[in-house]
Amino acid sequence: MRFDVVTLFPEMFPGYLSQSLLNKAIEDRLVQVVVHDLRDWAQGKHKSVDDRPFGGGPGMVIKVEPVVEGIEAIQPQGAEEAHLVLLSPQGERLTQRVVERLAGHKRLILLCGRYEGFDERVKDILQPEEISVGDYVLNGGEVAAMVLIDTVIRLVPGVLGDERSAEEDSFSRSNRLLEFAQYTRPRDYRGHEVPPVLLSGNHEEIARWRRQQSIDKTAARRADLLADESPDDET
Ligand code: JAH
Repeated sequence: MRFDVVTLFPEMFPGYLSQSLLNKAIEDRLVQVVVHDLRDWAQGKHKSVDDRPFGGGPGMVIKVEPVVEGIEAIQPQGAEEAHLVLLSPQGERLTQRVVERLAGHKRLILLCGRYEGFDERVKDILQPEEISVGDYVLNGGEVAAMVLIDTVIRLVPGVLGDERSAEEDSFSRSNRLLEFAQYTRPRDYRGHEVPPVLLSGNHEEIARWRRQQSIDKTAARRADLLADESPDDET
């Protein structure tokens, strides 16, 4: 799967891309991330990508020409036609279902805004799918683009390795429950003991206990997930 990221802050990405899981996926050529500097398509002596809003008001707006011309230049750089995503607080909320749908594309272009947003004609002309990672305002779309990449690559076959499948994750297609509590050594830390069932060696009983833990935790914290009509957990 290929991601093309279009941003005014390309230097935000190398640190993120070097984390182990993603870096390995890139080395294994399962995932490709190409970061593009929007300023490469800026015009004029001053290479400006933003300008004051018509009608007045605070802040700056990203100009239409560099965005449209940048996307037009990037689109033919890949073997596959890309689905265009604009990260914006006005977009559809990114849920695991949306992640599953986006993971169905072979290539995504992620357009990251800054300032007061894009000239509206960017949306009229390019008709991107607008996605929001949550109901809060970020300083720009870059962190949201990283969230999107992070969630989507977990669904790319081979990225997680054999020992763990994304199907088992909370919010996945086959498990809409929260994770059960996990413990490791020591068995007793300052009087806080590991539940004895986990030390029993009875795997059927352990599975039952964990399942009940997940249900109880979900009911207490996220009853909205239980109300969700969807294929139920089979574990
Ligand atoms: C903020 C441009 N919830 C996601 C999200 C995405 C983008 C932005 N904020 C929140 C944003 C300022 C400028 C984009």
